[in-house]
Amino acid sequence: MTGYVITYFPLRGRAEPIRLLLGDQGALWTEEEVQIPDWFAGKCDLKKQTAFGQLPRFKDGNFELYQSNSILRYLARKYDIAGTNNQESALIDMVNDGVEDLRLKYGRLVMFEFETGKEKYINDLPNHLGAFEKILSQNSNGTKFVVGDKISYADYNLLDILHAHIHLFPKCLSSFPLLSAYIARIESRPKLSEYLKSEGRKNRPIVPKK
Ligand code: GTS
Repeated sequence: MTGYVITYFPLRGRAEPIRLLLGDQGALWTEEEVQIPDWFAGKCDLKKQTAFGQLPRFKDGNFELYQSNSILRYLARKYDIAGTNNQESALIDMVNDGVEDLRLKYGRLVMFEFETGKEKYINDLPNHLGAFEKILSQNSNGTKFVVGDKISYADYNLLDILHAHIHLFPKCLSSFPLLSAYIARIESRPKLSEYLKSEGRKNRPIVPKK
């Protein structure tokens, strides 16, 4: 069997950085949607077949992979966007781990403690976003990618978590000019911009609707 398949809930969620990467690299993929109520009602045999009882699942032909960050790194190596030397790869991994830390906090907020935790989250957010602004500034004064001279898998993950935050807090980047320009620059890449305008992308909520 050939072709990529993403199996996930009808959400952007943890599958979206993978979609951004594939879209920007000009790859085609098929979506296999699992309905959230079916999954939690135990109606999906798939849960038992997954490596950790969770989605997303990614298939490349007969090769099956779980863990969204491992999927990103698998594709990054395949498309040669995992760094051009060991130190660059390490920095890309570092940024991606930073995105993962923020994604975990974001997930906790939106899924479990929005009402009670929103204020503290907004107060802390500049510290998290400031870290990415600083890292960006250290690479070509923030005029290129988060690391190196070409896009890497961490750029897709960073773009996605920034999108998620802007959706929740539209002004959160107002004091981060480099990140703001970075988003516009990455979004304007022709293939990525095509994907961002696609119906599939527009119709997918970022997180489950309550
Ligand atoms: N570390 C995993 C990854 O990065 O892929 C986490 C995967 C995960 O938590 N998946 C959730 C899931 O399958 C959905 S989401 O958090 O990505 O929205 N939840 C259902 C379940 O039964 O745990």
